[in-house]
Amino acid sequence: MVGAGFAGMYMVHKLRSSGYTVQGFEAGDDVGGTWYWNRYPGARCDVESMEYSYQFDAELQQEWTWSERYAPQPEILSYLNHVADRFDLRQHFRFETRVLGAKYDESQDRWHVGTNDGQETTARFLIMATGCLSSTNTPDIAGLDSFAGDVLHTGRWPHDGVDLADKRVGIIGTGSSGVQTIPVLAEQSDHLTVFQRTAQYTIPARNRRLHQTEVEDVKADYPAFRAGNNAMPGAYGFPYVADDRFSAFDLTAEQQHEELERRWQVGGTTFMWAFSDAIIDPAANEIVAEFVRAKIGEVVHDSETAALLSPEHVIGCKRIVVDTNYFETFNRDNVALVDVGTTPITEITAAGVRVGDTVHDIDTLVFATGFDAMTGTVMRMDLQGRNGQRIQDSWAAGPRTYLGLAVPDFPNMFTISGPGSPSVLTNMVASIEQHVEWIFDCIVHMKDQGRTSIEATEDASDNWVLHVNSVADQTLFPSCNSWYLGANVPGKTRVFMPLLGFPPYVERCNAVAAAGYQGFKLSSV
Ligand code: NA7
Repeated sequence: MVGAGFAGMYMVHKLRSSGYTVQGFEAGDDVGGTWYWNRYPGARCDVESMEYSYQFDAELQQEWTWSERYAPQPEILSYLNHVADRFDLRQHFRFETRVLGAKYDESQDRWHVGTNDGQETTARFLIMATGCLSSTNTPDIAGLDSFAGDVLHTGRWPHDGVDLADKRVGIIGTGSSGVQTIPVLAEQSDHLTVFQRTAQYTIPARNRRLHQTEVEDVKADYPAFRAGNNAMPGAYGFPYVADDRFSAFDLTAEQQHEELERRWQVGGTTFMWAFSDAIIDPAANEIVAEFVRAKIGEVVHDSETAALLSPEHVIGCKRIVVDTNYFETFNRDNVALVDVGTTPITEITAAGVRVGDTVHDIDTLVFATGFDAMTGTVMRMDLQGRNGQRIQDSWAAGPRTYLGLAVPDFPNMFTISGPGSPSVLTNMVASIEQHVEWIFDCIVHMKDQGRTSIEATEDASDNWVLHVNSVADQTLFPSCNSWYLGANVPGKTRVFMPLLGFPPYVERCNAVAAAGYQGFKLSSV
């Protein structure tokens, strides 16, 4: 079992509670996964805290109390530490231990797992709980090694924090991490230069402290709240559901504006649900996009800066971002915006970042340049399946999975929230729990049936990849350079990786299991 984030912790708990032997490996020195690494100032979840937590244990969800609408990173990490203590999970992990690779032995139906401490561990099953956003992406910019100051990445922020007072800070990247940290860095530093390649649509989070009564209301019937969320396309946002959603074109211009304004005031990613066709019909999408551009124009004083901050692409095709004071930050005297979309960064010098003929002097350079998402961590391992098949060859044309859970030629290996599953398009915790429980049931089934190997068939996997893409092709999601498509990493094959729609996916997984693991080959040595 690789990884001690939300997925690995629950998987270990589930297996251990039923008496299975599990060895977990974790590169970090404690639990937390994403929330262990991403400690940059301003890091916060964009799914509401009452939703973004485990639902497998009724007492656990009753005893923990979230303080804010959107939980900040330190609070989520405290929660995961609480869970680790409560279920005594740390004893099942080897921390500061990185899995370098694993090889499948067909004669025994076992994996041989190699770790960076030189040890080898054998196991019947290999479970990848490696997260979707765990391998950081740092662009290969000429001269980076020559930079005289500190270089940081939001996804590997120092645990002791960084003192930026009196520092001229430069930040590259305006995705979710950049948008969250820019307002805080602007406050903490002497001067902040933001290098923006693509402007970002971001929606106010309207974060606030949770009222005791709203927490109590949810806790009074948490199962109903969970069921409501699990029936949503992304397994979140139940309180903001509107089953009266209309096509933009069933509304007058005034009604469209009212609905957008109402959702803008609510804040958060559910803004995109204003119209049923917002992410399907380019004309409906443009109405939403234009509304946000107008908001940017209202907030940002300098018209040139406002224009640069106004995105042109389809809204929502890159993951929508939620913010606190993002656009307002560009009204500050100590913040400068540099467009590196039209004139790219040419090099990094000892003194700073060169864009065209200008070197922007900085003391600390922050990369908020994201991740080699969804496949990066697995692809960086030396994984060899049946007949020595390497994962890098298997996934050369894009990740090939069945249900996002299993890979042909890699028997007895499971990927929790793997590519081809809803994962990043959902509340990750809900998706993770569903995967963990499916994998657990599968392992129990194999034991009961005396089977020692399970493998996704080639046909089932090929059809699954076609299915994932055909669902995405009915929407505007594939229309821009997002990490959903791998477009943020130079040279990465472009293919839409997550599956849209949680409830039909869950139904499909359940049907596959009920039909005796349809699409899988089960065998015994
Ligand atoms: P993202 O969303 O991948 O954002 C990365 C940002 O870095 C984005 O603005 C990129 O611009 C920019 N980038 C990447 N490479 C470069 C280079 N070479 N030059 C300039 N700018 C660059 O990562 P995040 O960490 O913000 O968020 C990831 C997810 O975590 C997020 O969606 C949430 O789910 C949580 P681009 O848009 O590619 O032009």
